[in-house]
Amino acid sequence: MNTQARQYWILGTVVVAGLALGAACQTGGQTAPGAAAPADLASRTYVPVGEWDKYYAFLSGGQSGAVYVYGLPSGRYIRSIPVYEPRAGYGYANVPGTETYEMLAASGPMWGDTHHPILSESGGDYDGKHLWINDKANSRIARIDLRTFETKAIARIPNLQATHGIAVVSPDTSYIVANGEFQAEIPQGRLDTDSYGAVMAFLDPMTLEPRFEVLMPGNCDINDSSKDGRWAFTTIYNLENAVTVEGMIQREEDAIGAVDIHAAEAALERGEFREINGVKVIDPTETTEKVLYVIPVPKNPHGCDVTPDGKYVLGAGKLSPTVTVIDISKIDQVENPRDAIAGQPDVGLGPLHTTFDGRGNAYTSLFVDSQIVKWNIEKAIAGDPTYVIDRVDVHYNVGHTQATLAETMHPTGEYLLALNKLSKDQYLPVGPTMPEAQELIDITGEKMTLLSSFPAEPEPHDAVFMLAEDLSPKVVQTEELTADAVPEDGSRVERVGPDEVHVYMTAIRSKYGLNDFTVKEGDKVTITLTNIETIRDMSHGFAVEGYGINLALDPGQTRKVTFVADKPGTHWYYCTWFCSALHLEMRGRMLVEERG
Ligand code: RUQ
Ligand code: CUA
Ligand code: CA
Repeated sequence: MNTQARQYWILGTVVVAGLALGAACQTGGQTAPGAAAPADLASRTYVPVGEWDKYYAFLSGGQSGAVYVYGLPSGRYIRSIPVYEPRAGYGYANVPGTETYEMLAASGPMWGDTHHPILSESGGDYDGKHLWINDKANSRIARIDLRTFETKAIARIPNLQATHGIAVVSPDTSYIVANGEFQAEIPQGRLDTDSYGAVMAFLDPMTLEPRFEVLMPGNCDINDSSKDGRWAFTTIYNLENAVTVEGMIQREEDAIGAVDIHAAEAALERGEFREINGVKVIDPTETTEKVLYVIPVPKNPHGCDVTPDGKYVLGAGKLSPTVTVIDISKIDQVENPRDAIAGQPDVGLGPLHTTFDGRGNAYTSLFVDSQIVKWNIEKAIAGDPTYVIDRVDVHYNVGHTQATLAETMHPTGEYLLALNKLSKDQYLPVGPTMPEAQELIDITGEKMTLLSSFPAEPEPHDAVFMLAEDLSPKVVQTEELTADAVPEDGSRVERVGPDEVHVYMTAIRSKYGLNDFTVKEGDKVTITLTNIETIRDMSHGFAVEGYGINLALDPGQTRKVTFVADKPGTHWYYCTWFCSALHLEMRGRMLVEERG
């Protein structure tokens, strides 16, 4: 750690210590782990062999660039969905020349930093169609099709640096809102520190292209939308517009920004925008109708969460021990924006994110206190001193927390996941880099019960859940044949030019459509491969020795790869997915003739 970094760390400690002294922290509940016996707890997360979990959990894979799928309550890891990573097999072959590789490479680097998975909604409930995930490091967003669990689109968002909070605009996914966390030049592309700004981008959910962007008075951190499609909210922690950590904590208050989407759409119609990098950018200081409302919130707020009934938006204080409750119906009714604040309960130290059970209770993660605090929203607004209902210790330093279906209008209020940043002593040590801890909490009762813990790769970020009964019937088992599929009798080699060859092949247990094919050294070879299996879970692979090629094909799927056959000789290709007793024999030869 260099001296400067050490100073920042010390500064962070000072800020937190100051809060600890100043915090009049309500402790209405007591710190008590579940009193139940371990065997009872275990039975509450046990899923017998052959049975399914009740919930899918989609977790952001942090710097791995993936989305992880777990089952809840068991905590069983089911699979990972490659998004911003060139993984061989499903999703991406890590060689140029495959569609999926090209999709990733066209949008930026071959890695990403994922934070926030969000699910598509219809009528305010999850419809099981799409999942989006941000890439903070490269200002991107991606869409995953939940029928196949495959990444279908990735785009870099113009005029924005560090895509952080993303949210679906409820109730019908009219936009995806993406936040720019870092202030930088707008337009980007030349050094001009005077023109720093940040935008909230309103994207087309399918193409991910911005339909418009709104210039914000500070940076944009975490966001959410109202349940009626009208408002997009963001926390702003750098209203100072500073470029150093010291500068970013100067003010006692930052803000929640509320963008009136209808007013923004009206501004677009009136032509009240500037076109920057091909995007319509609205400057809210120049519109006829008021587009942006700025509500003061203490201090460097983080989480931004709308209650399931759509009445309130909550800003978690981070450097203030409070959560600010804003009455959404008052935002455009009051002269003084502070009058839209319905309450500001103390909850504990380092509040980061809040989630809901649909029964009027909020659950806020406390990073510094390493706790989840359960509190009643209406009681807190009414000033009833018993608003804190319970606290449970988590291990340790919890960031996001999410309850089952809490982002919809109908949370199930059954489980809550605490996604902890540090596990310290919780698991077998595996070197200085420790896994992080995810803890499952039962929230069906008045008191919370900590049920179980399961590790995550550093670092676990956010999670969203779907009921298995809502999603599993929509997941396809075999892909539909596409127009470019190779038919059963269609395996062949076509020379299309003096140095260009197209190879078409099928794969079915336990044979490729061609036992061998011959090309010339230096030929550009395009292989089109179709898995013509029609039964579920019969995947085949296709790796070519020495060429760095590995495709994975689901039943019915067609994949292509283009490469230059620059190494003469015999190169076996073989199946990389164990598919039958003759799996090892499922292979063939690419014969590369020397050019004489
Ligand atoms: S942030 S720990 Cu990237 Cu989600 Cu709050
Ligand atoms: Cu096909 Cu192994
Ligand atoms: Ca600040």
